[in-house]
Amino acid sequence: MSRARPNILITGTPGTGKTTTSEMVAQELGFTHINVGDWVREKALHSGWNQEFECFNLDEDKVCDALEDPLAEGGNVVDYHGCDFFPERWFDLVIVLQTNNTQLFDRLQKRGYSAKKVSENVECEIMMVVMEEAAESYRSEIVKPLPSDTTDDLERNVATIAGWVRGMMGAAR
Ligand code: DAT
Repeated sequence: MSRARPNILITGTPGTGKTTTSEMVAQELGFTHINVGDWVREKALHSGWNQEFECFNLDEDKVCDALEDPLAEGGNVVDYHGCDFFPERWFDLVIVLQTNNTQLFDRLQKRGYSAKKVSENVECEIMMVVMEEAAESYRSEIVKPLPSDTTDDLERNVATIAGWVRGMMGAAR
């Protein structure tokens, strides 16, 4: 590892708990949480609103340019529902959060998503789209799926991820 502190990517279908988990992991480790979706909106790293998919059209080059310096430093928890356009070298650990259909459906409905957007995302989770994307984009040794159905899962995942990261930092010394 060329960085003093690793970078972690926490990915998964919207609603699986990326932001909640990332915040807690960052807090636990003293890392920086980067919510890519927020950056896209706040820093206009997009090419306009996509009416059909009800989201911004991501400008992947702009996103990667914005992330390059902080990621070179290390010590980041990056949170995004896609993962195939980031340079592979950025991440030392890639977590894929997974949630069962009923829980995910409820969470997305509570978020106020349209019926279409809820079902598209639940389908995406059933088809394991993000898991496959991660498996195709990163070395299998660093890609770790974790269940994120309950608050017990959440707490266990934070402890597990923090343990893995501490292990990496210990091994790098
Ligand atoms: P994401 O960032 O993947 O879209 P989130 O962190 O915003 O997801 O979480 C969506 C909602 O679900 C939010 O109200 C918190 C809740 N949640 C997240 N992870 C959970 C878990 N493991 N158990 C129960 N609720 C969870």
